Amino acid sequence: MHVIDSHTVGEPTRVILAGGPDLGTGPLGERAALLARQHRGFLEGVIGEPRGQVAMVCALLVEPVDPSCVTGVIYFDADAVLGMCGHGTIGLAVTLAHLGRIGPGRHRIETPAGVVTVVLHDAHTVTLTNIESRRVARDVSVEIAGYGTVSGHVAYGGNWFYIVDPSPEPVRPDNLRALTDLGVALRETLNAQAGNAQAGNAQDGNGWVIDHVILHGPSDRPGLHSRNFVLCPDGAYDRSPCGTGSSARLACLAADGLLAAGQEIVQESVIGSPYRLSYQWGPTGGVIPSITGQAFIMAETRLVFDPADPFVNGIPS
Ligand code: PYC
Repeated sequence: MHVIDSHTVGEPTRVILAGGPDLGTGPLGERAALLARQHRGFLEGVIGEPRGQVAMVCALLVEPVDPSCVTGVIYFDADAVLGMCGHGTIGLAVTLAHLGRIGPGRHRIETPAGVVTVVLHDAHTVTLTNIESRRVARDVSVEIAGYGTVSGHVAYGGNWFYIVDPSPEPVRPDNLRALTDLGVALRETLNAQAGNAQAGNAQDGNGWVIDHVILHGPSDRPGLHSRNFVLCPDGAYDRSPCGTGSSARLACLAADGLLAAGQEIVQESVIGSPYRLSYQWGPTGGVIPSITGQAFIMAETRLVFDPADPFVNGIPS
């Protein structure tokens, strides 16, 4: 299996160029659901230990339905198949450029959440224009032991986010354990709370089950908007400011009148890595986010799956 590994401002992406399971030619949402349902061994073998690494997201290249797209892609982390992935799309664009498949300029990419566009500025710098993103619930409160009432917004940016600002835990790189525990408690409580976990297919933007939690705190660098901590489905934290999470955040800032269309802000991740963010209003009342970040190729390799290997499908978690 031919893969290329990159990182986008610190967050790793593994692009699978060939050798994935046959998922047919249906809509990407259906192919993503099939991958999640029937190919657990493949997912765990590629991304889990000992082949994968913590926080990695894989990008499985597939034929697009829309012929104007340079490729279709289905993203997954160690726990879930994702509707979209912002850092993964920036990493994918840089990977396609490294392979000579795209040059500078604008390109369309099909994902289960919809078609997104990338503008490749140079070998490392990409602006992603994401699908229309929106806030779906304001000031949703949950009781968390040790914290009392925590309030946040539910928003969609290609994945489902619960966004807390300000975070009751300091958003600092020396506080990752407490931030992770709080994020997990918030996600579990919200999804268990009667009436909050809505039935429906989360990937089409209808109905929600929280898969990511974002905690915001102040940045100590001048000119930056804020620092975020993003908990991903697999329990790892995003080393980047999270592209789909930044999209959901932009939707909340826009809905509250806290950021004007076209105005640019810089969002940093908990490790201090930046994205430049802005939005335009979308056709159905949400926002069309723009996310600019940088990715770097780290490895180009072939994964070997030896049937005699007791951990051929990864180490069970
Ligand atoms: O950048 O959208 C993102 C993302 C999702 C999970 C990890 N990164």
